[in-house]
Amino acid sequence: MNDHAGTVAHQLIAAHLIDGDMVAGEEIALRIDQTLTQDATGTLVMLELEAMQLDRVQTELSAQYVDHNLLQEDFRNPDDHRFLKSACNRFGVWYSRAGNGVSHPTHMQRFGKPGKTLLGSDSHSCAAGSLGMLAIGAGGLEVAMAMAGEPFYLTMPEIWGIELTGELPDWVSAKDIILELLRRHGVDGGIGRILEYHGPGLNQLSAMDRHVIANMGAELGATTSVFPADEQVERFLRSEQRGDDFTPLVAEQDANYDRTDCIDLATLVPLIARPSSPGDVVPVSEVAGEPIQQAYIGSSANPGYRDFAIAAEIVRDGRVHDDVSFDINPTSRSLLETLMRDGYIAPLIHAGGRLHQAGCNGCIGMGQAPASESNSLRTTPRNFPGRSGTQDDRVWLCSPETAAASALAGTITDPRSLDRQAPRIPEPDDPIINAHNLIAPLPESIARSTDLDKGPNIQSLPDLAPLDDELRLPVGLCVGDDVSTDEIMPAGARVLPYRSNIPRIAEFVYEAVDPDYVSRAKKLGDHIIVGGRNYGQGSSREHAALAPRHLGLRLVIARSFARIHWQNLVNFGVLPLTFEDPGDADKLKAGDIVVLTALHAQLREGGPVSATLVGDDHRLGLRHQLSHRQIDVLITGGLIPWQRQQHPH
Ligand code: MIC
Repeated sequence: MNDHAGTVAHQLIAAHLIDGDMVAGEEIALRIDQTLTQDATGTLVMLELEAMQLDRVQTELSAQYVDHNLLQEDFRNPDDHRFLKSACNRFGVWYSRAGNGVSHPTHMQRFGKPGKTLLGSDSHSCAAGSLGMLAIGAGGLEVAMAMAGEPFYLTMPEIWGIELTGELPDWVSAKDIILELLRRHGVDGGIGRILEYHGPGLNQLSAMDRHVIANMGAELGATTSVFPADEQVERFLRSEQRGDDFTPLVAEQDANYDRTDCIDLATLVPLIARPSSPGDVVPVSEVAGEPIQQAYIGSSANPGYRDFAIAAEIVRDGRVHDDVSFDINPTSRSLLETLMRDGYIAPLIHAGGRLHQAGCNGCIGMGQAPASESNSLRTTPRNFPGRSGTQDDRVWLCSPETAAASALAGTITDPRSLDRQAPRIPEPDDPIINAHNLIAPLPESIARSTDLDKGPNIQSLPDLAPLDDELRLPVGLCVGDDVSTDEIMPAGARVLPYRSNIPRIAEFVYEAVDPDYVSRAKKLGDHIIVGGRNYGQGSSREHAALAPRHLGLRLVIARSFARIHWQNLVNFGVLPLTFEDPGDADKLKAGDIVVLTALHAQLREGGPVSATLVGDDHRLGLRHQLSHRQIDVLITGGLIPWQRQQHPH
């Protein structure tokens, strides 16, 4: 009997369990109903489907969004868009055209369904937990497997009940709730856990408010976040003219959680995450008065109608400060039309807002980079160093209320200090629904004869060698705690166009951390990276595993790993090990040689893995948390060769 039986998360997992026991820490296999891919990760997914010789996706629904690589400086990004469209035609996938909208809210509006599982090649896919779905971010290869009808393997998480009580005060909104959790628990507080929200405070949170909270569960490192499918979800689906897709899903009366936390919403104040970690959260009032150069509205972390409408109300009849760039990033074309209809775009523009196309845009450094060493206030989910496209950036994360109030003042401003009544704006009951830019899959008979349209920048996946039984490897790089995938494999307008070209994108690995890493790795060949706690936090980009693997990375030894990156390393044949004694991390330096013998047997035995440091008597005690399946995957050289071995043609 599980402690958490009866929770929403338990019910969702139980209904999709193909293999394994629902015991925290054990590997389970789940059936995936829906998949989501976006362009920056989707090109590899489609190449992987090609490598797997897939005929047609086996999911109930798969959708591909073009929302990240929207700047078209040359042929590369538009070639990727065209390739993706051809791949959607070929494999039977919905295609959301460039500029149609950010994947997560768009998926929620058009396709999200309570009770279903969703696997997405974007770490913020967990946002769909707002609808009572089990929605998980994963590396592209995992998503490709799910599209092919394979189960998704996952370490069974603990279920963490977060009870919400009380009423949100004026000027405090959903973003402040998730920032409060990040303040309490930090960027690794959610690792190995599903956050399930419950309690009377839920009633006042619309489905889109819940999206804000579920989305940034990724910043806590959580496996996912789950909300019940209740009246708010029903109201949302009805407003999207999809009332028939509603099925209630709530926790049973006597449901227990593995651990609990409680937030009295009435006690919250406007919060802000300081540069450059989503976990470094303080009250806005503590940092008020700092001059800013940018205020940024939009992204999957604040995608709702009310997020833009509130900002419009705040700046209405006002004027953005002379030193501030006020960047408005609508989440979707439908939202933009609805905001225009209801008169909320004009005040934003009139006050000085710069209106950009619907998409992820500056959130991932695709334009809108801030000026050097200046403060940028954003409603986006992440502020890892350099992610904005500016090396010495100072990005802060906050609510639209705080961003808009600060845009007027030119300094960080607590919205409660505005001399006016707080606007309260609900999500609309009748949003404009524009499905013109969502292209349905072709019938199978036509799809089969469709060719993939690959431009010259699109390269097939490199072949990867199996993992040897004996390794003698030099340490190529040592890094500290909380290294994000933005630091391992930078994004931004310069690098993103190479997402479908692994040899080329590999030239940028660890660029800002150690500009010599790439040339050193090339000289060393096979090598090790040593990391600290929460290694690889942040995005799902498998390029952060595959590109260093292409440069010869075979082993990462860290104090601990972020979930998705850990899985991505395994999928591309890089062995992730942790230190038995975390202090050992400080003993290793670049150039040291580490030897592992009888490695396959050591891994299979499941106990400590022993290694030696050449020229030193010190025995390194290492550990792994790999399942037998993952060990086989690693030994075979990664998930693609393993899959081929399982299903020989
Ligand atoms: C992000 O927010 O970091 C991204 C860009 O959406 C990534 C995906 C990517 O790197 O393409 C994510 O969150 O997984």
